[in-house]
Amino acid sequence: MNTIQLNSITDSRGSLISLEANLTVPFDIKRVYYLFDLTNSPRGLHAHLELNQLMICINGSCKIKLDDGYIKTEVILNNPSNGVLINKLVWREMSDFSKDCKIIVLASDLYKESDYIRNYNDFINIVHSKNRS
Ligand code: T46
Repeated sequence: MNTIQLNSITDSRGSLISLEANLTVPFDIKRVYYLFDLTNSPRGLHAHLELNQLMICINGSCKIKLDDGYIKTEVILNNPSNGVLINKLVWREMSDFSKDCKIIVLASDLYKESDYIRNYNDFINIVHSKNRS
């Protein structure tokens, strides 16, 4: 699991975390989106061909399962100081959202539906064929 500990600047007024492209976040940030009012339905269930992302649960908690085609990992995200890097060609599934869960995602590219792999067998075939070549 590619987790990143984010540096929290805390004083008597509270805490601040700064995310900078190519420093804290290991890519150019081209898009930011956030997820909130989440229900019991799992999200994700896809991989990306090229997109790299950093996900942070800034409030509440959720579970994320990651699968690179060989190794499956899962983690509970419940701390705004922890980020999870989700690189390209990693299958992801988010679930178990608390009612107050809010997730922010920083992405290395604009939204492109053509970058999504939404079928798990296709994902496995792509990953395994890349490693054969
Ligand atoms: C990911 C996980 C962590 C847009 O129009 N623009 C956007 O930037 C995004 C992210 C989504 N959309 C549209 C596409 C769908 O019609 O919003 C709708 C919901 O998207 P999706 O079903 O892909 O949402 P999740 O939560 O399953 O997946 C999202 C990201 O799409 C994905 O890249 O890695 O969060």
